[in-house]
Amino acid sequence: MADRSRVVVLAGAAGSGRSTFVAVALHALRHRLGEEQGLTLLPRDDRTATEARLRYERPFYEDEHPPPVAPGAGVALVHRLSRSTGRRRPAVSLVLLDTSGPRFADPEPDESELRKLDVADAVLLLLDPRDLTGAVSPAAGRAPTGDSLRVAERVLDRLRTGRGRSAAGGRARVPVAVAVPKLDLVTPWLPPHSPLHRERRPGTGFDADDRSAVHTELRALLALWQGEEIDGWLRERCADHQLFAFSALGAAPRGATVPPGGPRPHRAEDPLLWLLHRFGLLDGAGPGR
Ligand SMILES: Nc1nc2c(ncn2[C@@H]2O[C@H](COP(=O)(O)OP(=O)(O)OP(=O)(O)O)[C@@H](O)[C@H]2O)c(=O)[nH]1
Ligand SMILES: [Mg+2]
Repeated sequence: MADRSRVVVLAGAAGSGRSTFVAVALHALRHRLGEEQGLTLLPRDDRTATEARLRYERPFYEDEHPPPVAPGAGVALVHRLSRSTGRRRPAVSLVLLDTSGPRFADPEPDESELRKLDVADAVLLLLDPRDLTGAVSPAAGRAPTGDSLRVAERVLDRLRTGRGRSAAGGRARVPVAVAVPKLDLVTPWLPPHSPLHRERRPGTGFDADDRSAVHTELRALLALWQGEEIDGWLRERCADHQLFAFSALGAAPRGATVPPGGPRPHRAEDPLLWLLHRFGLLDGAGPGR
């Protein structure tokens, strides 16, 4: 029997951190996280094997100093993800679509980019913290552009109204992980006891208590950073969404280079674990299910 295919579209404004997330997520699944969760990730075809190595593994984990290459036209990576230990689960053919550049935020958005959302089984939507008022020190970033919010609106609208979509009470049914990347830029301004400071507890499966603590914290933070706007939109437009925050690199890069020693991700696995749980590859219980 053919594996079930699960397409995850990475959406976000230009430079929001999609490709860095893909590099770190693939590395984690191939190494420690895969082992911890009893998951095996294998490229489905030669093109994926080559792209994964040349565009993601090598620039981020081997050539520490040269800047990572930003894919120009977007990249689709297809891997087989199977459970090697614990309760047997059907394998999944995991398709990661690393969409490209500024097209989602263009005044006239590129239809071919938006069309990718019509085939999404799940979406990871990044909200660059530099676009959230008060989330980062102005010295650490640049003035908010509004691009992240524009992209978020477009993506959510497409998920509700795109081809073949049926909305539940006007809300998209597709699971949407909404994440604030580059958490290292935000950390100095977080409350001291924020659950975002701590690491995820290692362990098999999906930790619903931790998920619920992080989601609640981020709802409160988003309300501070952008009025009630974002949380309100999400509830109106998405039947199944969860809020995340992570740093893929673990520290601000100097210019466009990866920090010395390579990425040291903080909570970057969280959205991945939630999606894999949604895809039936990981066990879990509790309110974040
Ligand atoms: N501080 C910090 N910067 C990051 C992090 N992840 C990515 N960046 C930086 O953000 C910039 C954009 O990262 P990319 O991963 O190329 O973002 P993208 O969304 O793929 O960008 P395009 O495809 O070029 O639109 C780069 O300069 C990265 O070094 C992070 O965890 N922390
Ligand atoms: Mg990119």
